[in-house]
Amino acid sequence: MILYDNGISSAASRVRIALALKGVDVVRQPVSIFGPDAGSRQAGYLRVNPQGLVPTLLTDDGTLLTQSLAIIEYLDEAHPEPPLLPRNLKERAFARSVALAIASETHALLPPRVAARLTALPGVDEGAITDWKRHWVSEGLSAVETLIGARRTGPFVVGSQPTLADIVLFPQALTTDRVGLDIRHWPNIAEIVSTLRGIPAFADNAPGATQ
Ligand SMILES: N[C@@H](CCC(=O)N[C@@H](CS)C(=O)NCC(=O)O)C(=O)O
Repeated sequence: MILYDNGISSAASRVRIALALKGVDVVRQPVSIFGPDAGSRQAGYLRVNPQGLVPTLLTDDGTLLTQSLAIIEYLDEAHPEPPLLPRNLKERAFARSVALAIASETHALLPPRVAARLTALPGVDEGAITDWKRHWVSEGLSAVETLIGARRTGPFVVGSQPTLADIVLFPQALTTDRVGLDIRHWPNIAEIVSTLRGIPAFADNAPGATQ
Protein backbone atom coordinates (compact mmCIF):
# COMPACT_ATOMS: atom_id res chain seq x y z
CA MET A 1 0.00 0.00 0.00
CA ILE A 2 1.09 3.59 -0.59
CA LEU A 3 0.24 6.42 1.78
CA TYR A 4 0.30 9.89 0.20
CA ASP A 5 1.52 11.71 3.24
CA ASN A 6 2.94 14.87 4.72
CA GLY A 7 4.96 14.84 7.95
CA ILE A 8 3.41 17.99 9.42
CA SER A 9 -0.19 17.19 8.47
CA SER A 10 -2.60 16.39 11.32
CA ALA A 11 -4.94 14.47 9.03
CA ALA A 12 -2.11 12.32 7.65
CA SER A 13 -0.77 11.85 11.19
CA ARG A 14 -4.09 10.21 12.14
CA VAL A 15 -3.62 7.56 9.46
CA ARG A 16 0.06 7.01 10.32
CA ILE A 17 -0.94 6.44 13.96
CA ALA A 18 -3.68 3.97 12.96
CA LEU A 19 -1.27 2.06 10.68
CA ALA A 20 1.31 1.89 13.48
CA LEU A 21 -1.26 0.65 16.02
CA LYS A 22 -2.30 -2.05 13.54
CA GLY A 23 1.31 -2.92 12.66
CA VAL A 24 0.58 -2.42 8.95
CA ASP A 25 3.48 -1.29 6.75
CA VAL A 26 3.01 1.15 3.89
CA VAL A 27 5.29 2.96 1.48
CA ARG A 28 5.08 6.68 2.25
CA GLN A 29 4.88 9.07 -0.68
CA PRO A 30 5.51 12.63 0.54
CA VAL A 31 3.26 15.38 -0.86
CA SER A 32 4.01 19.05 -0.15
CA ILE A 33 0.98 21.06 1.00
CA PHE A 34 2.21 24.65 1.48
CA GLY A 35 2.23 27.44 -1.10
CA PRO A 36 0.64 27.92 -4.51
CA ASP A 37 3.01 25.37 -6.09
CA ALA A 38 2.33 22.67 -3.47
CA GLY A 39 2.38 19.10 -4.76
CA SER A 40 -1.14 18.65 -3.38
CA ARG A 41 -2.42 21.19 -5.96
CA GLN A 42 -0.70 19.67 -9.00
CA ALA A 43 -2.72 17.90 -11.70
CA GLY A 44 -0.93 14.60 -11.04
CA TYR A 45 -1.99 14.56 -7.40
CA LEU A 46 -5.50 15.81 -8.15
CA ARG A 47 -5.95 12.60 -10.15
CA VAL A 48 -5.08 10.70 -6.94
CA ASN A 49 -7.19 12.88 -4.66
CA PRO A 50 -9.55 15.34 -6.39
CA GLN A 51 -9.75 17.38 -3.16
CA GLY A 52 -5.99 18.00 -3.27
CA LEU A 53 -5.58 16.89 0.33
CA VAL A 54 -3.43 14.43 2.23
CA PRO A 55 -3.78 11.68 3.27
CA THR A 56 -4.72 9.30 0.47
CA LEU A 57 -4.23 5.54 0.74
CA LEU A 58 -3.60 3.45 -2.38
CA THR A 59 -4.43 -0.16 -1.56
CA ASP A 60 -2.57 -3.14 -3.05
CA ASP A 61 -5.38 -3.75 -5.56
CA GLY A 62 -5.11 -0.14 -6.82
CA THR A 63 -8.07 1.36 -4.94
CA LEU A 64 -7.63 5.00 -3.89
CA LEU A 65 -9.12 5.90 -0.50
CA THR A 66 -9.42 9.50 0.66
CA GLN A 67 -10.51 11.18 3.94
CA SER A 68 -8.57 10.11 7.04
CA LEU A 69 -11.60 8.92 9.03
CA ALA A 70 -12.82 6.75 6.16
CA ILE A 71 -9.29 5.36 5.70
CA ILE A 72 -9.00 4.56 9.41
CA GLU A 73 -12.38 2.79 9.44
CA TYR A 74 -11.27 0.82 6.35
CA LEU A 75 -8.04 -0.21 8.11
CA ASP A 76 -10.00 -1.13 11.23
CA GLU A 77 -12.27 -3.43 9.26
CA ALA A 78 -9.47 -4.90 7.13
CA HIS A 79 -7.20 -5.47 10.17
CA PRO A 80 -9.51 -5.91 13.17
CA GLU A 81 -6.84 -6.11 15.90
CA PRO A 82 -6.45 -4.00 17.95
CA PRO A 83 -9.90 -2.48 17.43
CA LEU A 84 -9.91 1.30 16.93
CA LEU A 85 -13.60 1.64 17.71
CA PRO A 86 -15.19 0.50 20.98
CA ARG A 87 -17.30 -2.68 20.84
CA ASN A 88 -20.02 -1.00 22.91
CA LEU A 89 -22.57 0.70 20.68
CA LYS A 90 -22.86 3.94 22.66
CA GLU A 91 -19.12 4.19 23.29
CA ARG A 92 -18.57 3.69 19.55
CA ALA A 93 -20.92 6.57 18.77
CA PHE A 94 -19.12 8.71 21.36
CA ALA A 95 -15.67 7.93 19.90
CA ARG A 96 -16.95 8.94 16.46
CA SER A 97 -18.56 12.11 17.80
CA VAL A 98 -15.29 13.28 19.42
CA ALA A 99 -13.38 12.43 16.23
CA LEU A 100 -15.87 14.38 14.12
CA ALA A 101 -15.95 17.36 16.50
CA ILE A 102 -12.24 17.73 15.79
CA ALA A 103 -12.07 16.62 12.15
CA SER A 104 -15.18 18.38 10.83
CA GLU A 105 -15.61 21.44 13.04
CA THR A 106 -12.06 22.26 14.16
CA HIS A 107 -9.34 20.97 11.83
CA ALA A 108 -11.40 21.82 8.72
CA LEU A 109 -10.99 25.54 9.50
CA LEU A 110 -7.22 25.39 9.84
CA PRO A 111 -5.39 23.82 6.86
CA PRO A 112 -3.12 25.76 4.46
CA ARG A 113 -5.80 26.34 1.79
CA VAL A 114 -8.03 28.08 4.36
CA ALA A 115 -5.20 30.33 5.55
CA ALA A 116 -4.23 31.06 1.93
CA ARG A 117 -7.79 32.08 1.04
CA LEU A 118 -8.10 34.28 4.14
CA THR A 119 -4.76 35.94 3.40
CA ALA A 120 -6.08 36.88 -0.06
CA LEU A 121 -8.89 38.93 1.54
CA PRO A 122 -8.35 42.66 2.09
CA GLY A 123 -6.93 43.60 5.48
CA VAL A 124 -6.07 40.05 6.59
CA ASP A 125 -2.49 39.79 7.77
CA GLU A 126 -0.36 37.16 9.50
CA GLY A 127 -1.62 38.28 12.95
CA ALA A 128 -5.25 37.85 11.92
CA ILE A 129 -4.51 34.33 10.66
CA THR A 130 -2.87 33.39 13.95
CA ASP A 131 -5.85 34.81 15.80
CA TRP A 132 -8.22 32.80 13.57
CA LYS A 133 -6.34 29.57 14.23
CA ARG A 134 -6.09 30.19 17.98
CA HIS A 135 -9.82 30.88 18.14
CA TRP A 136 -10.91 27.68 16.38
CA VAL A 137 -8.41 25.42 18.13
CA SER A 138 -9.51 26.86 21.46
CA GLU A 139 -13.22 26.54 20.70
CA GLY A 140 -12.86 22.97 19.39
CA LEU A 141 -10.76 21.76 22.32
CA SER A 142 -13.06 23.44 24.87
CA ALA A 143 -16.09 21.61 23.47
CA VAL A 144 -14.23 18.29 23.41
CA GLU A 145 -12.91 18.88 26.95
CA THR A 146 -16.52 19.22 28.16
CA LEU A 147 -17.66 16.17 26.19
CA ILE A 148 -14.81 14.06 27.55
CA GLY A 149 -15.02 15.39 31.12
CA ALA A 150 -18.66 14.31 31.39
CA ARG A 151 -17.91 10.62 30.68
CA ARG A 152 -14.24 9.82 31.08
CA THR A 153 -13.40 6.80 33.25
CA GLY A 154 -9.89 5.82 32.10
CA PRO A 155 -6.62 7.07 30.60
CA PHE A 156 -8.07 7.52 27.10
CA VAL A 157 -11.03 9.40 25.63
CA VAL A 158 -13.25 6.35 25.99
CA GLY A 159 -12.62 2.82 27.26
CA SER A 160 -9.34 1.21 28.21
CA GLN A 161 -7.43 1.47 24.94
CA PRO A 162 -6.81 4.17 22.34
CA THR A 163 -9.59 4.60 19.79
CA LEU A 164 -10.36 6.72 16.76
CA ALA A 165 -11.17 9.55 19.19
CA ASP A 166 -7.62 9.58 20.63
CA ILE A 167 -6.13 9.25 17.14
CA VAL A 168 -7.93 12.38 15.93
CA LEU A 169 -7.60 14.36 19.16
CA PHE A 170 -3.83 13.82 19.61
CA PRO A 171 -2.48 15.69 16.53
CA GLN A 172 -4.99 18.50 16.97
CA ALA A 173 -4.16 18.96 20.67
CA LEU A 174 -0.47 19.24 19.74
CA THR A 175 -1.23 22.25 17.53
CA THR A 176 -1.80 24.26 20.75
CA ASP A 177 1.99 24.78 20.84
CA ARG A 178 2.04 26.08 17.26
CA VAL A 179 -0.69 28.67 17.87
CA GLY A 180 0.49 29.84 21.30
CA LEU A 181 -2.08 28.08 23.50
CA ASP A 182 -1.34 26.18 26.70
CA ILE A 183 -2.74 22.64 26.61
CA ARG A 184 -3.04 22.67 30.43
CA HIS A 185 -6.09 24.88 29.93
CA TRP A 186 -7.91 21.61 29.02
CA PRO A 187 -6.97 19.23 31.87
CA ASN A 188 -8.64 16.05 30.55
CA ILE A 189 -7.13 16.56 27.10
CA ALA A 190 -3.71 17.40 28.61
CA GLU A 191 -3.77 14.17 30.65
CA ILE A 192 -4.83 12.02 27.69
CA VAL A 193 -2.19 13.59 25.43
CA SER A 194 0.48 13.00 28.04
CA THR A 195 -0.51 9.29 28.16
CA LEU A 196 -0.54 9.08 24.34
CA ARG A 197 2.93 10.69 24.12
CA GLY A 198 4.19 7.58 25.92
CA ILE A 199 2.87 5.25 23.19
CA PRO A 200 5.34 4.96 20.27
CA ALA A 201 2.58 4.61 17.62
CA PHE A 202 1.41 8.09 18.66
CA ALA A 203 4.73 9.77 19.54
CA ASP A 204 6.54 8.58 16.40
CA ASN A 205 3.72 9.68 14.09
CA ALA A 206 2.81 13.05 15.57
CA PRO A 207 2.86 16.00 13.17
CA GLY A 208 6.49 17.05 12.78
CA ALA A 209 7.89 13.82 14.33
CA THR A 210 8.61 12.43 10.88
CA GLN A 211 9.64 13.91 7.49
N1 LIG B 1 -11.00 15.90 6.11
C1 LIG B 1 -9.74 15.61 5.50
C2 LIG B 1 -8.79 16.75 5.78
C3 LIG B 1 -7.51 16.63 5.00
C4 LIG B 1 -6.69 17.91 5.06
O1 LIG B 1 -7.21 19.02 5.30
N2 LIG B 1 -5.37 17.76 4.86
C5 LIG B 1 -4.54 18.93 4.85
C6 LIG B 1 -3.28 18.70 5.66
S1 LIG B 1 -3.65 18.47 7.38
C7 LIG B 1 -4.11 19.25 3.42
O2 LIG B 1 -3.82 18.36 2.64
N3 LIG B 1 -4.11 20.54 3.10
C8 LIG B 1 -3.73 21.02 1.80
C9 LIG B 1 -4.26 22.42 1.65
O3 LIG B 1 -4.88 22.92 2.58
O4 LIG B 1 -4.03 22.99 0.59
C10 LIG B 1 -9.21 14.30 6.08
O5 LIG B 1 -9.54 13.99 7.23
O6 LIG B 1 -8.47 13.56 5.39
